[in-house]
Amino acid sequence: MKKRLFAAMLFFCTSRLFAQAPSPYGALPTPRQLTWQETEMYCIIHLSMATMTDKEWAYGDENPAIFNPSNFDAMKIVAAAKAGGFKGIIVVAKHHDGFCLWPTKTTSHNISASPWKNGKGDLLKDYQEACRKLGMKMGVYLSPWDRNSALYGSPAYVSTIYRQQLKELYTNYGPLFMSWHDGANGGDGYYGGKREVRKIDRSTYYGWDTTWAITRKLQPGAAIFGDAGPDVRWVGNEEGYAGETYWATFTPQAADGKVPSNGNVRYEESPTGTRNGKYWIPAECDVPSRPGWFYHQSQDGQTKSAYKLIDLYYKSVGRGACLDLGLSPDKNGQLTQEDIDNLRKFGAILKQTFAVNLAKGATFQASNIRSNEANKFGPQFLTDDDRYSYWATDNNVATPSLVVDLHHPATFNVIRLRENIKLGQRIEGAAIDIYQNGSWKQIAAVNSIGANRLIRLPQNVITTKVRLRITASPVCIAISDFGLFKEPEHLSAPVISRNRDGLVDITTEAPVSEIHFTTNEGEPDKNTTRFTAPFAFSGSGTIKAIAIEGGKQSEKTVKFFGLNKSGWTIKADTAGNTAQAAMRAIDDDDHTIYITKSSAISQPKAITVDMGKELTINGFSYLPRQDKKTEGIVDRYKYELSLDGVQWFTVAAGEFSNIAANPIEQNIKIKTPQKARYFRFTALHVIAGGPATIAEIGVF
Ligand code: FUL
Repeated sequence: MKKRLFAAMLFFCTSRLFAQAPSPYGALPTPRQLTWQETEMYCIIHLSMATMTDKEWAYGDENPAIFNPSNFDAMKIVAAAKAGGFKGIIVVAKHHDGFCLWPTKTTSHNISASPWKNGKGDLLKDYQEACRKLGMKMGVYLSPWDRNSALYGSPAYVSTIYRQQLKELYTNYGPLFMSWHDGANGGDGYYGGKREVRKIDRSTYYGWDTTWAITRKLQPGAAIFGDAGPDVRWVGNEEGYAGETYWATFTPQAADGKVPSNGNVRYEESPTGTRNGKYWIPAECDVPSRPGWFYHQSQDGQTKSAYKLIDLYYKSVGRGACLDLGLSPDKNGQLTQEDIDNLRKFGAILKQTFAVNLAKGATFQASNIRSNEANKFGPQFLTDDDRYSYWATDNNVATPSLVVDLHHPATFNVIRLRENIKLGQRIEGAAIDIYQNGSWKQIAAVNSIGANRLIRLPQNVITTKVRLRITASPVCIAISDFGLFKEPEHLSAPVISRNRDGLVDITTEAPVSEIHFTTNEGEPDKNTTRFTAPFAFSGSGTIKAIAIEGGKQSEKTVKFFGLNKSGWTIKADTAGNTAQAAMRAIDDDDHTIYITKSSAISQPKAITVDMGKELTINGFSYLPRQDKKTEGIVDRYKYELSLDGVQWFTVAAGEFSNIAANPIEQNIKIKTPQKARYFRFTALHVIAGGPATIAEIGVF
């Protein structure tokens, strides 16, 4: 009897032992981070002083009297985000210019000094109310930099202004799902009338640990975003993508060996993260839906199309990060109809794509199941839509395979894989095969999976059997999801290009029956001019085109061109560079870069262009280098014109705000159009290194 009892106990114990979940691997997410991860997509809303002044960064000296978004309706904005499938919003409560969108007690530079609702308005309350009604999450962005505050740069700013403002936001506008802290801080500003440059030590000035303690106490559910985390890291670019191989683990490092913090991180490592990094700090991909974060009428028509957003979705959410899309209401407080339509279309495509998981109902055959306990660790958990129930293998089985028998031919182009990240990010290599003509054929391979991996195939595949092979993992696996999906078919938008001789070509990936375009700001459709051969377009303006096939119309492509540069020469390079080298700045090739020779800060770094004939100039454009490097990118400039190359007059000077994080083409309109044959562009300041760099310079 005793023996039998002993045997039964032994069996019970060992089976319990075998049935144990795999040990967690590496750094792990907190519950707060898991909730953030599941949010996947949210929008950050920039409507503030810079909207009113048509800038990317306002300076801090703006009169509150100019802030009056008379048609602002938080419900409409939040509803547009919701229609796009976004689950929350982040409200920019104060941008770098210091204007507070709620009636703060910390400064008079706030919404109650504005004419909006006779000074009785509170944008944050309106957003909070809208989020509550629409079931959306809300977070806040409070710029650590304050170009208005006289105290900025002193310890008093941090303790009596910045942290106080956070306390007000945390206390009055919760519950908050995120607290967002920008890396752009320190520089020139109004500072209570001083108008000077104030530099701060980004590693020590803000005393972030003290600030985070306030966040934890007042908004324990809020994930804190910053360049180095602590909960969510910046992905290191404002283009909306994470690394193709992406780790949620990260060991942030400062560029100068100090404590890594907002504005001081080695950003090269941010897109990918650190394999086996010290901390679990997943990335957020923030990207504006228009070229800039704030609304500019000149950028109307340049909203990222629904399919461009779809592409970004796969490159952010599809790699395991979250997507934070910037929305930019205009001066009246409204999103443009184009922006609203785009969001709806984007949401509809996503919904349609992920409506049916073709792997549901399939038979799964795993090469190994942990302790042979299918009911606990079997592959049936892969299609139950639970991110944390999972298929696991024995401790010594790190590279298992799984055959998915669909029983009938299925057509798909998206494969979804997820790990149960409660047990860490484990897998380092996976491949997908399909069964075709009697054998297995590999169609995709990845190095990381993590919280979510969407493999988007360039073409649909048809097969009855799919195989997942884990090719590398330091430990046994814990996979929670396997999905197969099919994107709705669509016609891709045409590509518009112009060569140096001013000939415009419009092409499509695959041949289509018709391409139609406009050159006069009108909207292209089947009745506008049909494209048959490259045509001359040497003036400045916008070309819009669509493709038509089988009665279907593609999304439109919009391309703005400055004046054609043929016949332009370099008059003189003040830095003593060869004119030939400087031609790279006017060769209509975004990939070639002109680097001025002068590196001393005091030496002017300028380029002088002879346009060959007298033209009417409305403005100029500067395209910073597009190779992801920051050396020589100009952030303060002077722009001069001349009729004879001898007498010069300055027509524009100022800053290219946010050009470091968002290196898009800068189009600067001059106040009154001027006649000129020559122009000179001078770099007054560059963001890194000595010489200035120019990918392209143009006029319109
Ligand atoms: C950046 C800021 O400088 C931009 O103006 C914008 O707010 C973006 C979300 O973060 O770093």
